[in-house]
Amino acid sequence: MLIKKPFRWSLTENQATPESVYHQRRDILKKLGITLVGMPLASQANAGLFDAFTGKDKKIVDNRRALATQSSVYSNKQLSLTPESKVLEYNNFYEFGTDKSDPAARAQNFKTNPWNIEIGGMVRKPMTLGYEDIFKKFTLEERIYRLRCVEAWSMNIPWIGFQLADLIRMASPTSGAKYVAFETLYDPKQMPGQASRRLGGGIDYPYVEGLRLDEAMHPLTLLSVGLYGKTLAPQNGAPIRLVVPWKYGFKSIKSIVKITLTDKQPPTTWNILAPNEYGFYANVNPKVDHPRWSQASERFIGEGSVFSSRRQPTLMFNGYEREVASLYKGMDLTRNY
Ligand SMILES: Nc1nc2c(c(=O)[nH]1)N[C@H]1C(S)=C(S)[C@@H](COP(=O)(O)O)O[C@H]1N2
Ligand SMILES: [Mo]
Repeated sequence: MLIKKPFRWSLTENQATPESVYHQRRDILKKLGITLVGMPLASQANAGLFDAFTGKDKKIVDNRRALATQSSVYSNKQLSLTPESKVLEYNNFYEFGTDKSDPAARAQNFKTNPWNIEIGGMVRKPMTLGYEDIFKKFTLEERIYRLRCVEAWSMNIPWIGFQLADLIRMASPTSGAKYVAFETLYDPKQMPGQASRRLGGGIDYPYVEGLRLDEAMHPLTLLSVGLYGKTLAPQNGAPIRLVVPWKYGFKSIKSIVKITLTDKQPPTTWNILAPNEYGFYANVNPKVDHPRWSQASERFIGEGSVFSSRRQPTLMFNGYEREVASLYKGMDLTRNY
């Protein structure tokens, strides 16, 4: 899988954009000479600064740190962003409950440092990454991507992260490796949805996901450690989560503790739960409906009330068709949903 030429994106949108606010904020910091490396944003002084300039951010407990990033040719810079407050408050993270507001409410004290990720299976160099390694071993980029949930809503989010391919290459897969399996932390003491089947939506935890190796190596596939200029909040999958922008959101597994290279297609949580509704591939496809609803359009979550948000057409591979269609050449996408 090679993409050598710089990216050209197929679509621009002209919705009212909170993006200007985001860039404005960064300019303000720069003018004040505030460096963006390792600066904790939890301090009252900084929180107040943002409030004064945007009048939008609420004062909540916020342990996120600012992260320095490089710009990326894989970032879709013309997309108008979903406001940060909605990215932080409208979530799916069933380990903390099934309502959209549950993760933000219940994950505030989720412990993400110390943290270890094990990389193993069919690799020559198995390893364990600690919390600091996650942030220090890789060059972090900002990537503005579309996120399309299988429930037919969408957001545009400025992620921070590095290519999963960088990590996989470090571990040096053996020639037999064909798939990559991922696992979320299992800790029912911290995750009420794992302690109660009712709260956790009937899922058998830990949450597991998987990709074909070529999908995992694709340059768009990101391991994300932050968004909107800062480290991830717990509800978004801190300290590290997957982001696969051309697939339905449930593939983008949160709070990862284990990555395993394997020669067999790994089991995946939503496929186990309802195999006729959620497949292994889960590529965004407006022409293949979910058995219970249409996937032809989506509710874009922008400014204003979540319920007043406008519908927009869903794009093949979520707008990344040019970049990823070749991965599925000759496959029946209706059968391999
Ligand atoms: N471990 C875990 N990962 C998960 C989920 C989950 O419930 N548990 N939900 C998925 C779904 S359905 C979506 S749409 C995205 C939402 O990510 P966000 O809340 O950061 O926007 O996370 C995905 N990753
Ligand atoms: Mo989702």
